[in-house]
Amino acid sequence: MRELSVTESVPEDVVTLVREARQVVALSGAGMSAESGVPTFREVQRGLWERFSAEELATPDAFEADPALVWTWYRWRQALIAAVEPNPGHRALAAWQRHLADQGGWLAAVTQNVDDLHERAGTDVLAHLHGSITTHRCADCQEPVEVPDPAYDGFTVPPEPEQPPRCPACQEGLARPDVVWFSEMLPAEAFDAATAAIRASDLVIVVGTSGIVQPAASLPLLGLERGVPLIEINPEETGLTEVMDFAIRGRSGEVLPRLLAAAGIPLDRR
Ligand code: BV8
Ligand code: ZN
Repeated sequence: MRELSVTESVPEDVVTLVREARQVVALSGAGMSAESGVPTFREVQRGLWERFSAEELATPDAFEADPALVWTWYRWRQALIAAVEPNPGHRALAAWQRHLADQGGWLAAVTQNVDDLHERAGTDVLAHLHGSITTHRCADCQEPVEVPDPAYDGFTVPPEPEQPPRCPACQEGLARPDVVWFSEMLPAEAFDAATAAIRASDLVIVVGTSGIVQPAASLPLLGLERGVPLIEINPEETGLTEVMDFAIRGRSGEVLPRLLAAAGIPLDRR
């Protein structure tokens, strides 16, 4: 594995890999949205939630124990995501996806993020492995629940928690976000699509993930088994660094545009 800093010019062999790839999988994590102002999972929670880690709040038990606290956390995060914009990293992936489509290839975006910043940058996302924060369902009957946009600005932490709405279908259950909580199974369709894409890929880019949360963190290993080149983009070492061919130490909003430019891939034609 070769570790490269963002200040260095992108080495020729990495540029060649990016230029010549035709079936690319980009696996993204919270770091992809950090430069947009979306806190990563490593960051401490604030206000109502300062006593909890994200891993503690993102569980069925936490929702069972205090539905209003967990519900408000998700509504506040949803408002924050709505208030921020995709960053140059998101837009670079969208440009790369368009470029490869024109070349008869493809870029499959597979994300652990529950935000919609990839889509808002113009990327067609193959799989939201951990669901989406913008849609909701009943915690009991699983029926979809329409919920109005949150009344928060996304920056001010709500002073007190709000109760989740009751499900209009079964009149019993409470609405919950369509995300995958810890100890819950991933959506099979999304996970299967991700594994199929990696099996068919000729390059895997792993962007902004600590490589801790399973089974998402095992996906790049499928590429390793098949000898697919693996490139990590992250300012820090991760749980996946040791299996990477290249680790570019830098922020995805800076590294991705530079990588594409070095490979002669047009960034923004819109
Ligand atoms: C399951 C949705 C079956 C909700 C999320 C095997 C071994 C050990 C444990 C397990 C195992 N198998 C299962 C488990 C349990 C668990 C797990 O993995 N626990 C971890 C903590 C050890 N997995 C599960 O529960 C999964 N379900 O396996 O079901 C089962 C059931 C019962 C028992 C066994 C099996 C479900 C996991 C999904 C949980 N839901 N999100 C929500 O968002 O609220 S996970 C959530 O956290 C995110 O979606 C994301 O996936 C994860 C955070 O990880 P990252 O995205 O990597 O982000 P992180 O903050 O950690 O790091 C940020 C990175 O970005 C850093 O590296 C940083 O350096 C970098 N960075 C920062 N700035 C930038 C940057 N990079 C680039 N540019 C920058 N500017
Ligand atoms: Zn219901």
